[in-house]
Amino acid sequence: MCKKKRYLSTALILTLLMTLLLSFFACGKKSINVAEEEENSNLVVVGFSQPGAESAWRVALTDSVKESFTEENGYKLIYKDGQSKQDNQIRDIRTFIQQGVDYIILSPIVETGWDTVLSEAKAAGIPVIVCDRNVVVANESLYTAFVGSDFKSEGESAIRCIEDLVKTKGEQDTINIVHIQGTIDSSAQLGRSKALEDAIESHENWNLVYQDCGEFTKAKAREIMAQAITEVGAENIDIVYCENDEEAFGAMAAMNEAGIAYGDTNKIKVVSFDAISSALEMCMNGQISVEVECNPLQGPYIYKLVSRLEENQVVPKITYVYEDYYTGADITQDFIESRKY
Ligand code: GYE
Repeated sequence: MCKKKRYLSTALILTLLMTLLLSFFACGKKSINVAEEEENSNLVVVGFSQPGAESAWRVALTDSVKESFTEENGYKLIYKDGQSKQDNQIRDIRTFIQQGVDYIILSPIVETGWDTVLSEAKAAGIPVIVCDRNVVVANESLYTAFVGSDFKSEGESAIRCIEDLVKTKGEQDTINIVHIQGTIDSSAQLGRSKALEDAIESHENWNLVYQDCGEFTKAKAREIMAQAITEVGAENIDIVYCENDEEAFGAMAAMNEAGIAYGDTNKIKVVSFDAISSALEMCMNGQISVEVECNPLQGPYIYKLVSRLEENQVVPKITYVYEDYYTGADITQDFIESRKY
């Protein structure tokens, strides 16, 4: 009896011990979860709305922003791809507002149509950093700052290079230009197109022979160039002004298919924007005659602004990123390899 009693009490002690141990581990786990949650709640939450992923350039921009706003740096980035539709971007921004993010980064597909949603962000007290392309809004206080390119000045760099390319021609020689535009009403299209349109007006012998929108994509530009060749005739084309590298690739594909020569040593010259590595390679090889750089490495610039805002400092309304332009003679293999995009 007594023995049994002792057994019983040993079993009881063992059960007690097990319960204690289990609750210790359970408590331990719980406190780890709380610590994780607390750590997450210390992260600054940033929503990033991109218009799409139409080009290698844009993928480089996405990567640059993701690399800057990491958890190690104290940020949680929520990325949304608008699938090339402004309505999707507006919906994504509204979702960010509902989620109560701390900041919104917006790369707007077109310039107009943002007033309502940006007013909603402002009412919710969420600062908006516009990047890459700009917005045109009735009240500039609807966004905190812009980081991106000066597209008109990019276009003007291209024009100076074209003047150089055709300088051996006489004033009487007509310079016939095919113009493949980017997404209509995007800042990148507006600035680059404006520079060309101004130049056509101010150069009497520059002549626009074909113009259409390539949507910043290779496929669309390829169709447009094929059509231009059919309608205008390759012999009547001197310059193919493509508003990004994807379009230049498409235009060159169409010329390859039609057996038309182009490049530094031929009559038809291709001019392009972005200067992604594969395009710089073609510029070095003489297939593309001018590459105007558009810098997608904007993450560190935006990061700096947001860090300053976190410290309640005033930030500049406009920050233009550094950009250059190149012809084949400026480019070496080492230079291409040193670049991040
Ligand atoms: O040139 C192009 C892209 O907005 C600067 O958009 C950007 C342009 C870039 O998809 O490749």
